Amino acid sequence: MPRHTGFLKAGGQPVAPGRSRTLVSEGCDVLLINPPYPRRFGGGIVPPIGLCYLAAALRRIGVVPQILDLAVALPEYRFADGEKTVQLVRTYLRRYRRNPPKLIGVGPVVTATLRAVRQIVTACRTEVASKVIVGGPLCSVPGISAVARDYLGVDAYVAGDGESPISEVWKVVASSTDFVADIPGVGLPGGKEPPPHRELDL
Ligand code: B12
Repeated sequence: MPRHTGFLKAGGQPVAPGRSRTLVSEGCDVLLINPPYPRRFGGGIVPPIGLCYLAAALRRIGVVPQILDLAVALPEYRFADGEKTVQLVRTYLRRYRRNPPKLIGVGPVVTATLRAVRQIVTACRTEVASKVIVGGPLCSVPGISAVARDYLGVDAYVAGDGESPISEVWKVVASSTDFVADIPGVGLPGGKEPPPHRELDL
């Protein structure tokens, strides 16, 4: 098993060190970004299972996903490392300039990743015109709609399980420039907060 470099192929298989440039030049439809977080004492870094689930769901409908794992890229992350986070995302996205992903998903949003998620979203906005959505446990908490609008500045958020919602969001993004979302589990910034989506077939 190659060492986990921070770049995961869809399904979670790590990309061997030195091969990430090759993978990046291939581009992707949907880029999923795992935010860095300050590890608890004795805590570890493991592949982002939730994002791997999303990648698998997207692959099922013929979409090419890619995961950028910033928790691995910044294993000793502290809240003061915001600038490093921003630079990593901007450097990564610059390689996509000619063929940017249509959709970027950032998360999981938990209290400990909220600030990094904001920095990542800002970095994405600077480099590409892709739609940016977030998801994860904190997106089911009341008040997230205002946070999504006033703090994160995203196009939408997903409350609850993300597999079907992100697949439906992809279909909208791929087929039109309007970002309407009458999709279960998907909330628009400043709009009504949806009940968390639950996948029935897991
Ligand atoms: C296993 C686990 C871990 C593992 C593995 C996490 C991983 N990399 O996958 C480890 C030990 C590494 C870990 C670390 C941390 N964890 Co943790 N973890 C869990 C636990 C027990 C299960 C998470 C899980 O694997 N769920 C299964 C997967 C499939 O679901 P999921 O990750 O939630 O993803 C789904 C949806 O949330 C959504 N989704 C997630 N991300 C995104 C992104 C987008 C764009 C979209 C559209 C959807 C989406 O779609 C996914 C598929 O349905 C939860 C508690 C729980 N029951 O949820 C706590 C929990 C999420 N962790 C928590 C915390 C605090 C942390 C740490 C900050 C701790 C630390 N300081 O080290 C870090 C943060 C890491 C991170 N980036 O999330 C808290 C968050 C609480 C909060 N206040 O927000 C929880 C809720 C536990 C708790 N009650 O305290 N964690």
